[in-house]
Amino acid sequence: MAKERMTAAELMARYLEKRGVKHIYGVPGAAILPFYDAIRELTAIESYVVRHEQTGAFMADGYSRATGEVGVCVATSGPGGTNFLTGLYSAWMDSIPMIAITGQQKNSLIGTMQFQEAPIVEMAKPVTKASYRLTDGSKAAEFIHEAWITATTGRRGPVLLDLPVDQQKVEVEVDLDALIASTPANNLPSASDEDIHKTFLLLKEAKRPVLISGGGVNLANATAELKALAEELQIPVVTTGMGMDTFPNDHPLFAGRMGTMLDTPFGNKTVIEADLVINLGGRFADRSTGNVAVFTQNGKKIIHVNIDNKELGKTVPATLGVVSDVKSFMVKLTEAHKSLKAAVAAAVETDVKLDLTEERKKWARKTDYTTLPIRQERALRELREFLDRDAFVSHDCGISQIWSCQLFETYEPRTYLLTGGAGTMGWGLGAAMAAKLAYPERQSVNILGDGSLGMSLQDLATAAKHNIPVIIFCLNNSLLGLIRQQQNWFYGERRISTDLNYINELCDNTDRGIDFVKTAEGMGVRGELITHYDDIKPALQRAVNSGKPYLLEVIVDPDPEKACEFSNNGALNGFTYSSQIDFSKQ
Ligand SMILES: Cc1ncc(C[n+]2csc(CCOP(=O)(O)OP(=O)(O)O)c2C)c(N)n1
Ligand SMILES: [Mg+2]
Repeated sequence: MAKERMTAAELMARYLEKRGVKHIYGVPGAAILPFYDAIRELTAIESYVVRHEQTGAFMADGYSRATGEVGVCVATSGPGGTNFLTGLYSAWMDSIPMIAITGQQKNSLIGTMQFQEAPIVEMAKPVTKASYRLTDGSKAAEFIHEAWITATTGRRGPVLLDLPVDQQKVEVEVDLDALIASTPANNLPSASDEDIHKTFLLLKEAKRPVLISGGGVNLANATAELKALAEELQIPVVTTGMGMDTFPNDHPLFAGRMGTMLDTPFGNKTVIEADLVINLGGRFADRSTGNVAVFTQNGKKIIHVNIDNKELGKTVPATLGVVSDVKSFMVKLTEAHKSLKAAVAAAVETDVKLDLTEERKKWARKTDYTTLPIRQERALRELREFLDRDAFVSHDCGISQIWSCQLFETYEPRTYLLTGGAGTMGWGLGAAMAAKLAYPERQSVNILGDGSLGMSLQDLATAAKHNIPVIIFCLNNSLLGLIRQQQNWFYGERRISTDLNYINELCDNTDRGIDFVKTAEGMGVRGELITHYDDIKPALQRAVNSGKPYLLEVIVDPDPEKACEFSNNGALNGFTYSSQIDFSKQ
């Protein structure tokens, strides 16, 4: 193709379309109108208007997590851009590639505090992989091209592009196809033969080796390779919170999850008792390892595989640190193991396969409650039983999210959407909507508490306006439950600002505070109040049948002492040994 003449804004819109971008999520304002206009006039990209820019950023992030592609959100200058910051931070903490585009004051006025001028590039820098301003519209081609490459190569992450309104209108000549064809190969670091050999030797010495699967396994689209490696080595797999959906939770080699909150007791036990762990694409976050001295006790050997060398040795010293794309590491190790055919010490006879299914069941937490108000554990169980294996579930932060991480089984990659690093309340609705837009044929549910729904409530209108048939599964205890629990446990029951209930005749007079059903209906989203276990599945069925967004407000037991249990000493050995753990008896 020959060079064509277009404005910088047109160039960016067309570049994104050529890269496969199908949607933008955001709120327009004067300073970004040239770009919006180009999207409308020149592309087939669909624009979703949200009710708060933060939700737009969460949608871009959720789209990326669900698909592995780049999500794009757009806001105007000033408050539009600053409303993106929590979204950028949430994506950055979990290495999610997305592009956030903001309008900006004219170049000549920058630095003079004119209307809606905000130093968004500087503000976003610490929470993005890169943050750029288009100071010269004639360089728009290099600008967008570099941004795309930055977001999508190496350890990926969000990139912010700030576009002064006058620079968006600058005319340039460009051959877009040639520009895209000039993309350099994404050469990821890969484990050396020596790394693989050393890994092999450590495995051979180990009596109780374990694979830890982190979020990087999803980011590298390497879940099939993980399965192949585990099956070849015949050793257990434990996931981190971010790795929840990297290994089928009903696989014979699945041992559970590790962590001080997002854990299963069997997962923690397996890791604590291991003499060798291989961390695949995780970063040893504090919520995963807990007290590092306990985690590394008894001379545990640690192999840490990460694409980013800055992660190695950052929090947990590694016996062997390997800078590698996790997928190529796993492929190489699987091949080496196959060809060497030497038995790993801990592996059972080659024809006997390890099966942890019964052991996993023995350690399962209790979920078959019948008492009312509804227990969160049973509510989540009903939900899991109802949903398809490949359904998306997105989360906010709170007891409901922690229970979900402890109890919810996942089977398919990129289905369990979680802000692992940031723990952002208000995040899940946007993520669930974006996943549903990406895969309309699959179910998409936002599991969240009432406090969290209060932080995304306005965007029920986005689901209604654009008819995005997500299910909002709100576990309402009329509390900021997780924080309330901490006040009870660690602050001598001195509670402050954690009860959200109030009695009001306009809110159903039930002392539950917001009447979410009524509120949702005010925005065009059908809602149902659920107070009995038997109502959960039929209501979910009605939600699916409706083909529309649907809210289930499930009134759950507000007693935080009966709510989620987590490691009581901040370490992985703080779990309770018992066969059917019933924390309500504590
Ligand atoms: C944006 C944001 N603000 C504050 C917090 C701190 N925080 C974590 S959990 C929580 C309470 C969540 O309440 P709710 O959504 O009702 O969930 P519950 O714990 O009651 O299940 C709070 C305030 C947070 N994670 N994110
Ligand atoms: Mg709550």
